[in-house]
Amino acid sequence: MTVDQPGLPLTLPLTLHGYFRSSTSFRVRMALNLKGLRYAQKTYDLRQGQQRGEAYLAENPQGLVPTLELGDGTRIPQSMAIMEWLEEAVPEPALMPATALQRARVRSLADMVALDTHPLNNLRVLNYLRGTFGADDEAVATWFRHWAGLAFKALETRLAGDPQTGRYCHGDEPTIADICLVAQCINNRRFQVDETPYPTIRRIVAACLDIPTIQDALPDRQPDAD
Ligand SMILES: N[C@@H](CCC(=O)N[C@@H](CS)C(=O)NCC(=O)O)C(=O)O
Repeated sequence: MTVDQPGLPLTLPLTLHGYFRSSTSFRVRMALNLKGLRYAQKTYDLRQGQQRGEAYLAENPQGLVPTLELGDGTRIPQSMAIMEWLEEAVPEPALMPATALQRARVRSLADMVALDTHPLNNLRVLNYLRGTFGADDEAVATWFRHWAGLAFKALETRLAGDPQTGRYCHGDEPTIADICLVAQCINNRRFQVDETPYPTIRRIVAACLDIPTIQDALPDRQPDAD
């Protein structure tokens, strides 16, 4: 597999092990695209449990996508760690703001999605609700909407009430906070989460979705989309 990075500080070929519908894979695709990096994709069908198959467990024993494989054999699991590494390896265009305090704000917004929301609504959690507690589709959707709604209510309050919010979550350049927000929002739409109460989030997500490189990272634009 050859993936060249002409003119970029990162010369290693990159392979993203992921899945089109995985919002954490979507985060990494957005970061890679915003940085102008090229990468190959290897897909694992989560609905078929391929993330727990031998081939993927050799990449990442946790059995969760994504994992970014570098051409020298290094593997980085965990979307936030991948994005932080990308930011350090390829600083421009920056996905984090200039000062330590601004970066803390961006990380704290991103963490509201990445640490406090996504893990509760992950496929394995929803499957556990179905398998162990007999939850039907409606009950699972109610669970999803509950946790997504709590997060979005607080995010809306923070974003709407802070002058540091600009066109995007922080100022007028997209950051890792926007990446997490967009991925969660697209996921929410699959569960019909009502977006009406979140006008600031809707505005920011619409602005992000105007960026062609973010559009290219959308789940339905991936080669494995069905
Ligand atoms: N904290 C991890 C979470 C990764 C994760 O949960 N990925 C989901 C897809 S979005 C997954 O692989 N789910 C498979 C499963 O639940 O079995 C990250 O940010 O990369």
